[in-house]
Amino acid sequence: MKNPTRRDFISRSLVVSGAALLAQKNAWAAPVEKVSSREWPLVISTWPFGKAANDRAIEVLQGGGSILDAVEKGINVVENDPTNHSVGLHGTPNAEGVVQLDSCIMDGRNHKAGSVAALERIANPVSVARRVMEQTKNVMLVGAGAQEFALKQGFQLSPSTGGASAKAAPVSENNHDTIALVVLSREGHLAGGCSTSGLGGKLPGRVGDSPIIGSGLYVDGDVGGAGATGVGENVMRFCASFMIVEFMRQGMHPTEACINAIKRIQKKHPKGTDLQINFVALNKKGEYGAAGTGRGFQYSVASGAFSKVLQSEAVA
Ligand code: SD4
Repeated sequence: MKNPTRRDFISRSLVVSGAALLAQKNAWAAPVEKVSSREWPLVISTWPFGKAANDRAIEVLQGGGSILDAVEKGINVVENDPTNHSVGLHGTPNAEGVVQLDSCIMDGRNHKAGSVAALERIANPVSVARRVMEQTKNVMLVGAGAQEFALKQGFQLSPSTGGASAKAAPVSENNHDTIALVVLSREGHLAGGCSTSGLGGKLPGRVGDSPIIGSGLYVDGDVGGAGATGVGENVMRFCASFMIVEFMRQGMHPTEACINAIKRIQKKHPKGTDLQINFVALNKKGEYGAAGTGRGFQYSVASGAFSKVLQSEAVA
């Protein structure tokens, strides 16, 4: 990067859709806040609880840790937070009262990825996903096999969590949330990860978008990264994070890319059913943004110089 020591510099410009945007078939017509930062490293993640993860990721990088360490240790903070009921073993159980965790990690430097799904009784699924990426020739392990792999790798089996309280709850914005986090290092490298207990009351064995590369998370080291939170079924049918990265590759700002992915999904979504999907995105230039359905959602961004929670664009 040109000026890594520069103080907090955030350029915010309201860019009213002009001829170039209008020419795009799916372009969003409203003004879009285009946010960027020259203060690298940069970390973006979903929800206000992502702030603590971002701060940890920055701390890891500043302490000389690798970009993957930053992703993993950042997400671990949320996985280990007993007050968080949508990520980690304190998450909401499935319809049979069992907490099943989904997670992935992706390294933009070499396009490697690892993921685990429906993993039980292991506290840090993103750490297991990283081991899958680094220690096997595979990308994804699920269920009992994922747990067995974790134990062989030295992870501890935690006591069962969840219990009998779980009921198949109707999906609402209160019974699901995921941390998806993307890091841009000072050197311009990209990596990201995702971790969740998934939709509360989900069918046993149900896997959401979060561990699916290209759906809940996607990172291309040449372009940028994107991550999702929301109802996974509405993300994974569209490979939404992949779509957002491809939009960025075509030149869209991350915010526009998130908005355009939602607009695309909205077109094919059955009428009369609630669409709850939210995305964060960060590109190689340090531009970042987010968008969500309904009123939008809150997301977190941090660099060495700032750490804050922002409101995303809303795509009604
Ligand atoms: C899932 N996408 O399992 C996750 C849940 C989530 O906000 O992110 N909710 O479908």
